[in-house]
Amino acid sequence: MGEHAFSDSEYLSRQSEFLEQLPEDSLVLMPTNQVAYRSNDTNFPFRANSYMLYLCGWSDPGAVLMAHHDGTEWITTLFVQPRDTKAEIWEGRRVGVEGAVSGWPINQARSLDDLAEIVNSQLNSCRSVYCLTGLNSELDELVGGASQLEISDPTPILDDMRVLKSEGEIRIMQESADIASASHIAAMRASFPGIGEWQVQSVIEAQFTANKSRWSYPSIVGGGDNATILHYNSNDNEISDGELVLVDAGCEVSGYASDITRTWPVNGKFSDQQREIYELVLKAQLAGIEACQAGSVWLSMHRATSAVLAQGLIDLGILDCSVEEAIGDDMEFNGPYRNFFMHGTGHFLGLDVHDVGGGRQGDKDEGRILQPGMVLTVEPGLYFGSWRTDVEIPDRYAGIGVRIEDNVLITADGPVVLTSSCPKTIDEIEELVGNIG
Ligand SMILES: [Mn+2]
Repeated sequence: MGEHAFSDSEYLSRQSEFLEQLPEDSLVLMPTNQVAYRSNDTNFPFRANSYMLYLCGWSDPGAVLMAHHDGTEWITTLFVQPRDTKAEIWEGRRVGVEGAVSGWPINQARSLDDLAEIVNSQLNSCRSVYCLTGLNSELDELVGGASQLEISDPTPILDDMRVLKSEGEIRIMQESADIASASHIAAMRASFPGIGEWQVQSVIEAQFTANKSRWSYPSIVGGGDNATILHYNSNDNEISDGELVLVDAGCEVSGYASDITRTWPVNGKFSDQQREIYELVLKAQLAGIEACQAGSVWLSMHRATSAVLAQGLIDLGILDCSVEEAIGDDMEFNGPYRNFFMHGTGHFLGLDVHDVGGGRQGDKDEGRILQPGMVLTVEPGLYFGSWRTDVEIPDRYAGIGVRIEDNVLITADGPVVLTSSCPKTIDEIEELVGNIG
C-alpha cells in the first residue's frame, strides 16, 4: 500500500475534470491491474495501472474505481480487497473497505466481493459505459453482458489530461530524473575494461533501490555491438577494452518514470571513430532539445535531429547523397539515413515510460502542438551493428552504437532538461569513467 503522491484536492480535481466531460447517464469503470504470476505461486512485483494511480493513487492489486451520477453529482466508489487476516498473513496487510474510504480521495468504498451485484444494478440504470477493458475479466464479462449499452473508451479524455503535467507531477518527475542521473554517474565511475554488462546494471539498479525507487523498464546495458540492438536487455556479456557501453535505464517515483540513455567508453577514452559518431549524435540531440518549443508541432524535434544526423552521415562519408535524399519524405523519413537511425526521436514521459497522449497518429500526422507542462524524451542515436546483413556497414564504424537521451519539460520560456545533472559531453564523460573518486 502506497503513500499518497498528491493532495486529495489534486486527485479530486482530476476526477471532476474527467467526469464532467462525460454524459451524466453513463457509468465509469476503471479497474487496476491484477497480480501476475511469474512461476508457480511466485508473483511478479505488483505495479498498479497508471489510470488508477492518476485518478486516486490506489496502488494495491485488483481494485475497481466506479463513478456514477446520482442526479446531483458524480459519486466515486472504490472496490477493494476486504480485510482478511488469513490472506494478509501471506500476502501482506490490506487497507480494507473502511481504510479506503477514510484515507483515499473517493466518496465510498466497497468490497470486491460485492462488485458483480453493485455493477449489475448500476448497469441497469445507465445508458452508456466508459470502461477500461482487458484488465479485469470479471468486469469485462459484466459489461459485455449489458449488450443494450454503448461501451466507450475513457482513455482519450484521460490521455489529454495526463499529457499535461501539474506542478506536483513535475516535482516528482524531477526527483525521478535526479535518481536516474545519479545512477548513470555511479555506473560511469564504476566502469573498467572487461566489466560485465550485468555489473554495470547492478550499479545502476542499486542506486534505484537505495533511493527507494525501482526501474521503470528493464535496464538496457549493451557493450560493443550489443549497443546496436535497441531493446537488448540480457546484459550478460563482458565489455572489452576499447568498446562503448550504451546504458538506457530509468526509475520510477510514485509511478512516474525517468528514462535516460548515456553511452561511454569503458576504458574512459573515446577512440577517434567513437568520438566522430558521439559528437554527431550529441549535436543532433542538442538540436532536438532546442526544437522542444511551446507552439511547435511534435514532429519538429524529429525533423531537427534528422537534419543534423543526415548531414553528419554525409560529412563522414557514410552516405553519398544530398541531405534531402538522405532523409527521404519529410513525413515518412524513409531515406537511407534510416539504416542507422531507425527509431523515433522521443516519446511522452509520465506514469508510463512511453506515456499516453501519443506523439503522432500515423504517417500523415505532424503530432500534437507542444504545450507548457508536457514532458518528453529526446533520444537520437546512430547504430552500426557489425553483425548486420541488411545494409553495408562502414568498417571504420562497425560495432559502434550511440544513443543520448534526456527528459525535457516544455515551458513557456523554452525547454527545461530535467536530466541535466547527468553529464553528456565527451570531456565530462572521460573525466568520470573509471574515476571511483
Ligand atoms: Mn526513451
